[in-house]
Amino acid sequence: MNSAATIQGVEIPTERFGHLADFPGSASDTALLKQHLNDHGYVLLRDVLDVDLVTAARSEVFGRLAEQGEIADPPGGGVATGTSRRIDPADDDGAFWTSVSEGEALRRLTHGPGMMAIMQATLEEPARAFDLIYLRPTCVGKATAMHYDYPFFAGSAQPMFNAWIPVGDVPIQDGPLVLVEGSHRFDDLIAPFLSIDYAADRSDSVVQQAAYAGSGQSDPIHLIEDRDTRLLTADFRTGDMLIISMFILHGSLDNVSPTNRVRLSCDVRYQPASQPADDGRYFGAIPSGSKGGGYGDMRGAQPLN
Ligand SMILES: O=C(O)CCC(=O)C(=O)O
Repeated sequence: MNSAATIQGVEIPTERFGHLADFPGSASDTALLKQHLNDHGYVLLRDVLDVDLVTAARSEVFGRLAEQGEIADPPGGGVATGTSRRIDPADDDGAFWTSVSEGEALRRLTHGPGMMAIMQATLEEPARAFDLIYLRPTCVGKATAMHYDYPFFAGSAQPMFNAWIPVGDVPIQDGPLVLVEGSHRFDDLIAPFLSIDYAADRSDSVVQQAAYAGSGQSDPIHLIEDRDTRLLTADFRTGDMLIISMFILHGSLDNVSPTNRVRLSCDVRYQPASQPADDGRYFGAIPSGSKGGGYGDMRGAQPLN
């Protein structure tokens, strides 16, 4: 029996598929947030973001893509046309994708007081968002392979959390984030990437190898069967958000939308504001990103055709 959700083209067996648990308390309950993160490695918050703010960010991003011929009218529907007039990001130095990622409405969502209050409660002190954010319009047939986040963001501050924000509804068939239940306790996968001296070498190859090694990126079903666990996800709605630890194995389901809907999400990291924000990959007016080419190097920067 299969769940109808697919990962890397394979349907997930029903007994290996589950739903993320809704957070049972208030998004301002620091003690419960901390306990839930510790127990589960994630917190799924329902209906905590201003729906108008999320909708405005969605219209802004899809409006820019519609101008490039990639999204059909009305842009908020997020339906891909399969064509694009966009300049290759290598030919405009990432300028287009930088301007979309720095859009005013998007930043009001990712760096505004609503997110900051939730992340302050999560961090138990005032939060600082990374300047570099990962906006991901993901077409049918596309997905993110399984990985741990810590190697990418190991820097001067701890703890850090990743907020995965659905920018509009993201039902399961549109390929939302998926995580491996209990993988924040897979010490045999975590210990090797914790033992690396990232201050000595933060090159993309070192970081990628550490983040993806052993993560079952080529065969996630085999990994969860081997470890007798499940893949967890949710039907995300506008206003929801998911906070995940740097130590939970995650990726995405395949986008199999029958209407060719593009999945739009944004992932943003937050750290204590009192700690150094000096990693040039993620902070500053022109963050370089972990690959070195800034926004132009991101997967989200690729035209949608
Ligand atoms: O949204 C996705 O496809 C993957 C997101 C992710 O890997 C992250 O938030 O770290």
